[in-house]
Amino acid sequence: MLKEYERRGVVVIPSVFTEEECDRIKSEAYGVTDDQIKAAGYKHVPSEQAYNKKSLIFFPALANTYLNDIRIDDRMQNLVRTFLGDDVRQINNQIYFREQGDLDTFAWHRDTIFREDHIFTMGLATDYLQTVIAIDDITEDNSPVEFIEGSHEWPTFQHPHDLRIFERGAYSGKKYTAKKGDMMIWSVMIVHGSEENKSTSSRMTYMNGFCRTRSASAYPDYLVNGKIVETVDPRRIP
Ligand SMILES: O=C(O)CCC(=O)C(=O)O
Repeated sequence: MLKEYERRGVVVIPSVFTEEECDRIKSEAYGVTDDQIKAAGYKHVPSEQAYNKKSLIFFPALANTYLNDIRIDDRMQNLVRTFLGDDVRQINNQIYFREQGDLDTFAWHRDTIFREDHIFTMGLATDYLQTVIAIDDITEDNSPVEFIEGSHEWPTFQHPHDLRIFERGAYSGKKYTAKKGDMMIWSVMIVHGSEENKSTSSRMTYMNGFCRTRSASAYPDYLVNGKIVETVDPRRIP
């Protein structure tokens, strides 16, 4: 698993969570409200809209016990320890709804564009990890994320002018599919994008991103000396 991740910059881990857990994650994601996330101390706008519907929520685990339980579940913890060691911060916690007919797209990008320069040491690509739980089956047709395997090793990549306009241009990626309950892990350096979901099925993902504490000067602790920190401290989210 580690070898494949190092070579390609992305890996799918089958059957980490059950279908029942995914169904519950989905219903909690639809249930948690912006007001609850704000009341739990989140200082920013808690969600984004696309096409008049909520398309993305930020740090729902602040306000929802079940989503927090999944975030700190042993399966998640063990994975994070395997990749990043014993001292780790949580740098994102979000749910993409990606419903059928959600015409949002993502341009080719590296996740480094989301990481604030004054907080993160960008030289250490090995210190970051994006994890995603597939809450629905992700197929070739419901706007899977397309990855350019090996692009995490490219010395540079030009940021897109507009993150929300996907044009393949000179590049071609591989559509990564997954079954409900699988996890996908990708490097902060890999180039990826996704097109509109024109299919008749939604493909929700629950995303948790992490960084070794030595490379992030802010954000809530996730593991300290190998021990889980059970709640997200909203004051540590810059
Ligand atoms: O889920 C998607 O379609 C895109 C997600 C993505 O590219 C990201 O969050 O960096």
